[in-house]
Amino acid sequence: MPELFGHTRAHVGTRHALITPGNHVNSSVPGIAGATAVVVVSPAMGAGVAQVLVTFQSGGSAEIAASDVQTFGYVMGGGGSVSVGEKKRRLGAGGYFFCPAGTGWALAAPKKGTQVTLFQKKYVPLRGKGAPRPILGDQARVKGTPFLGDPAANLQVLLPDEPEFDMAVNLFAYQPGGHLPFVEVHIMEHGLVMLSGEGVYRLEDSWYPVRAGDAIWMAPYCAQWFVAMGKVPARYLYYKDVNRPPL
Ligand code: UGY
Ligand code: MN
Repeated sequence: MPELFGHTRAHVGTRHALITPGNHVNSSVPGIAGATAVVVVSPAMGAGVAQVLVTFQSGGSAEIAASDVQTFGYVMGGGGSVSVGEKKRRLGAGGYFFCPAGTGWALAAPKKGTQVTLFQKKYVPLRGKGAPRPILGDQARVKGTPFLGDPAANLQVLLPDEPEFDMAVNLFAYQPGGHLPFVEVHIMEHGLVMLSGEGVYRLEDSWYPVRAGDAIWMAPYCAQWFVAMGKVPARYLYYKDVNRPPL
């Protein structure tokens, strides 16, 4: 339901942003057809990553040619047939793919209403290392670990932590009351989407109520902290840049 009298929880600042579903406006993205695409995070706001929410109609498709951009995709609901280079698999909710730079990817035959969150980033090669490999996976097959030993905050790491990979994508699940153990301040940037539940996100010196569907951008060194609230676990998917020297 739209918020009244021009009110919104959205905030777009120079170092962090919150975009809620009520703010979404579609844009057209080359290669994506029969679908809506909402670019919730992008270099246009100062980010080094693009985060795009794609909602497919039946008969929709995505066909993205190889370039210097790599793409991670996570199926939030529905499903479709995904190919990354020569690899192909049907992915349902919780399925994900990683397409390295220099390889193309496609999604075909989506169920009506299939939603996919994409994180796209220009690849930064590492001297002496080759390109990362394509991946088709499922969150149900990824073991979670208590974050810094806290069973109320479960972390699943979806991509290999190998030097070839310059991006990570993780899933966090918090029990109600679970929280990040301290206020993080770090060089890595985040793009994030709330998958379920609700809570409060501290971003720099502001505290925001957030819930399923909200997207957040955190610039490098943006102070960040989260506490889950409500009756059900709060879950979010997030991106970070990793494995590259600061200079
Ligand atoms: O991986 C992270 O930096 C993570 N703990 N940050 C976050 O959830 N805001
Ligand atoms: Mn962090």
